[in-house]
Amino acid sequence: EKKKKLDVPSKPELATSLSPDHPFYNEVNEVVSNHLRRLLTEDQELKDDWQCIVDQGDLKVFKRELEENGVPLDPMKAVCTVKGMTGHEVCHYFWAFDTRMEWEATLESSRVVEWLSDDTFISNNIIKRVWPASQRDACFWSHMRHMNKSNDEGPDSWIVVNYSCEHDDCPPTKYVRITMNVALICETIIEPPSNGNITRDDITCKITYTADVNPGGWAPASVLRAVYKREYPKFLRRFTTFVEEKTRNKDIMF
Ligand code: 6CM
Repeated sequence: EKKKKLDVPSKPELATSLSPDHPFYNEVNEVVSNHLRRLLTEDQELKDDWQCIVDQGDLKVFKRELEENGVPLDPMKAVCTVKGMTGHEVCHYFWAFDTRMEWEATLESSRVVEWLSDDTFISNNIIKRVWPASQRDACFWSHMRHMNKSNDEGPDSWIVVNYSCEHDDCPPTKYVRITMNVALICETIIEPPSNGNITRDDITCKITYTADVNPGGWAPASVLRAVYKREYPKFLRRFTTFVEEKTRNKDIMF
């Protein structure tokens, strides 16, 4: 039987500061809901057709091999458990634009194209060239939200979604445009201390990261798969170490 881990909020539209009149409002809510629905079937998926390509204990990376007209579209999924930080903190730093270049090793540059609301913005990322393929870039909205719970028992959860979009100020003219649907979902587990005073030692964060990336044109499958196998675990280690350093001596952001 499927394990129910999270409550999918019945009214996700109340969880964003994006105005209901905004052209991206429906898309953002729909994409977030789909990720949450997908997460609920996670255990089943891992059993069936996901292949584990990296297993470092606290960090595992899975993929499903998928090709369309010779272009590899392998969906990726990673699960990672880290101590000493909350899901809110991890999601905050994954979403925050001003510190992105401090942990992102695959980017040459990144710029904000437009702020849509205080939880959603569009950015243009230029990705470092991978030989022998052409250089790529991406244009996507980044949205962060807290997941409402209908009861107090489940873990506190946050989500960030990076989802490709088009924008007049970001035409796909200079590079091959990659498209993506990426989500980072975090659950905070607190081991209640006997004295009632929660410190970072009592906190564990369970991260589930999923990435569906379309390289947007010809890319040699063997090179791309080698890049993914190397870069996804590297990204998670580097990023979580970055969050650990950023939060170490700060008050806990629950
Ligand atoms: O999720 C990650 N970063 C986010 C913020 O930048 C964002 C970006 C996702 C892009 C993921 C695609 C990277 C693909 C790199 C190689 C493509 C070149 C094709 C050449 C073929 C030979 O969501 C962390 C991303 C970690 C990437 C490994």
